[in-house]
Amino acid sequence: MTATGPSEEPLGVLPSASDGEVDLEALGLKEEDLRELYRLMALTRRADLEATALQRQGELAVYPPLIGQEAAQVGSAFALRESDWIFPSYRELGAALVRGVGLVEYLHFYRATWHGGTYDAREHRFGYVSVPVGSQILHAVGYAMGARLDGDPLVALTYFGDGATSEGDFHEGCNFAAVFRAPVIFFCQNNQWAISVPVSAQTVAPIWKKAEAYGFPGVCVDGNDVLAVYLATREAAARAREDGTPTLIEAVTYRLGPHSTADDASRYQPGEEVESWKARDPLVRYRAWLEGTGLADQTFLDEVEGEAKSFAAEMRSGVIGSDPRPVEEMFRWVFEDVPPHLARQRNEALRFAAEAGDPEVKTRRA
Ligand SMILES: Cc1ncc(C[n+]2csc(CCOP(=O)(O)OP(=O)(O)O)c2C)c(N)n1
Ligand SMILES: [Mg+2]
Repeated sequence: MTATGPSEEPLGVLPSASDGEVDLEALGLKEEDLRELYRLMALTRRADLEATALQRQGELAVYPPLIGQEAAQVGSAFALRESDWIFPSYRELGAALVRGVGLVEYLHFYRATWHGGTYDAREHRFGYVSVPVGSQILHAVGYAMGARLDGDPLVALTYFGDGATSEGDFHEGCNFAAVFRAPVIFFCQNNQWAISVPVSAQTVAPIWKKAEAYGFPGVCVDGNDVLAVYLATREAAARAREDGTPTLIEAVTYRLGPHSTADDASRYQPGEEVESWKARDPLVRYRAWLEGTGLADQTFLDEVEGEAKSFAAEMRSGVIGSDPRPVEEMFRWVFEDVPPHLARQRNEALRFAAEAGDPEVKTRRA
């Protein structure tokens, strides 16, 4: 089986901005914003490649690359206000970067230092890495319902994949958001694959059309076009803020890397399919557009390249130099009075760490 190629239908009905179909005035972005979008995408690309390399070198336990999905993540995260919340899955390093989450703290999840990551979710209004497929959708809906009850005009955007649309969590989340008018943006990155399962085996109806059954707008957007993604998300955020109308956005994109570093995608992704999507690389495409419109020159592109290099190098040394957390912490924070069976486990773990020759009694990777 293969994934469906780029949709035959006119993409959501929303035009592709960098192909010249969008009125830049309607977009309302200043020239520096247009360049900033490129900068964020370039930093994301570089950091993502570096994280993949860090896993290959044994510094991370696993990592799910987002290469190919930079426009979908950066364009959508950039369209939100600082006070809005993001509830990510496990593949949203790009959105984390836009939010100013420290990537070393983000990658601690993948280094197995701390579940979810060590960043402060409230400071960045960026939820913790959530691996159970679709679970973060419910977190977003619940948070948005609470905010609405508090009279707080925020919007909650949740990222999930095409595979997650087969989870009950997705359907329950959509229905709750509609009934309770929770200001949520359901942002589906349809990257054509759920590990080795193609989207054609996931759903017969287009994903964005499912919104109709719940009674709110659904749009499909070219997920490799950062401007189109930005516009679709900004409009969805305005609807949500106005009266709690949720929106389902299907961003059509492609996972150019493996599902995770534990996966060999060449066993199931057809080579021609990958090549056809590489030709639509979101970063290359946006760079060409910026150059074509005269908004970016070689000096700017070189500067970004240099910044991306040092940004990734800093991330690398931060990850490699970071200490593990004390073993004892695994047993804190849940119970005020640690129950006997956990106390037994804690003592065993501490003894094990001490016997392993760890003077500070910290976790060590093998
Ligand atoms: C509830 C649950 N079932 C199964 C898994 C194993 N799993 C991890 S990712 C994944 C595929 C998800 O695909 P998709 O939603 O398209 O997101 P993508 O990985 O493509 O970003 C599966 C089945 C899981 N983590 N959680
Ligand atoms: Mg997918």
